[in-house]
Amino acid sequence: MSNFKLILAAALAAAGLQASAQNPIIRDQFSADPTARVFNGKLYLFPSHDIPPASAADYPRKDWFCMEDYHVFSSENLTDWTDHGVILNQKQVPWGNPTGYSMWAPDCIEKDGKYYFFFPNGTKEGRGFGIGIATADKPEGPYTPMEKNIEGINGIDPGLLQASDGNTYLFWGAGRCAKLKPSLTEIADDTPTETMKWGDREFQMTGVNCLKGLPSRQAEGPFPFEYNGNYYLTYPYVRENTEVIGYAMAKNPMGPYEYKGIILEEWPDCWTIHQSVVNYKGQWYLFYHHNNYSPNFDKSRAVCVDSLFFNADGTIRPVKPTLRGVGINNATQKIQIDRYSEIGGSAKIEYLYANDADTTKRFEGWKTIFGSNGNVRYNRVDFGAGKFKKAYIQYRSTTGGSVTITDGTGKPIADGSLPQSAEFKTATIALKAKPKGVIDLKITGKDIEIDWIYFK
Ligand code: FUB
Repeated sequence: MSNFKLILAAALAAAGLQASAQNPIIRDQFSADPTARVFNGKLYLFPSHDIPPASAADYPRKDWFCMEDYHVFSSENLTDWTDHGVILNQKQVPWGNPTGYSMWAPDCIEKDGKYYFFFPNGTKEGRGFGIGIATADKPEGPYTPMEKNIEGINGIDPGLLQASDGNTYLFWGAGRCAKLKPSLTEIADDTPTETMKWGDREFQMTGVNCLKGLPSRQAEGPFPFEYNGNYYLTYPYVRENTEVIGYAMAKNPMGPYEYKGIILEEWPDCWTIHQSVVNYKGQWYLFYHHNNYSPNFDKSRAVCVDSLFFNADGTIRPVKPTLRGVGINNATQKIQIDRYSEIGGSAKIEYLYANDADTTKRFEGWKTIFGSNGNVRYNRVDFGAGKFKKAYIQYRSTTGGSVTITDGTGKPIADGSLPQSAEFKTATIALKAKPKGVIDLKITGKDIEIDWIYFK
């Protein structure tokens, strides 16, 4: 390796480069509430960060969200993700509770070359949530938190709209909205307040309720955006038992908004869902989270992304959540076929390690169990100029089994018998053909379990 390559490799390792063309896209930590933003031609992801409560010695609520800091991630191809590390910890926030573990859903926008990271946090006085701002000269930080949280705002989940009318609007909580002053650090002087009632208690709420009269039971996580002369307000709310992502449209940033339908259906086993919508290189995407790595505890979540499409009238088509995700998989990188595009026959997916109590093992992921005659299709694998000679298959088989790999049209690429092995091991099979460019793969198996495949 040349010196340059060595330095580059070291720099990438330090920044935390992970390849993940599939869902979930963050694979070494729990992540939730993803806000995706495009800055300087790159996609930046500002999620929140779930840590298992057991790892926070001073946190008494073992069944609740436990969130002490934020990371920022970036990608240029939605396959290779760089973790730029922690950008803000609860102990750095002058107005926040240093042991509140309530660094919930954030957002980040750019104005005049400066990055404004908006985040909710429990206040020092312990009276609910405030929303604060940390600023930086670059999207990846370092970020400096401001001394005080935004005056007049109590609540969670800031979502920012930089509207074509030249103003920036802050949405938060259950769909409330206020215009910000040009400094972005204060709400406009003419922001209305509303008198609300909680039982016998009356209190004042700042801003306009943009979801008034719309389906919005237990709504949170408002994420606004503008497209083609329409304003969109996307938000999770409880339709039956857990959250769905719904959306409403308006001709003005602060409404009135008209409810248009559901973008993403609920998960039965994860109460929250939380979203952002972004256009990157001409394609629209929905970022969201699910408890992929933690089926038994839905406060340990993982960020996913899928493509989103509009109808001609500006309404949004429901998004089909996939395991496959949106990235192109380089044939030289492990293809985790359990993140399939399609599955058939007797094939099924299970955790690689069934031990859910051991959180370090969860990130090992999943395996495909083929049974007597199963198959999976895995779309978009890049074979480049087509110089590949061998397939490497990480498998296990208690009896010995077989595998056949074809392209998406059924053209043979490789096949072979795999000897009995009680432990996972890597088998090598010579290719019968040399696929080129980006193609789909179909893998058919008999009496084997496969963790991953790659080509050399
Ligand atoms: O992540 C903590 C909270 O759960 C968020 O702030 C909500 O939107 C929900 O996802």
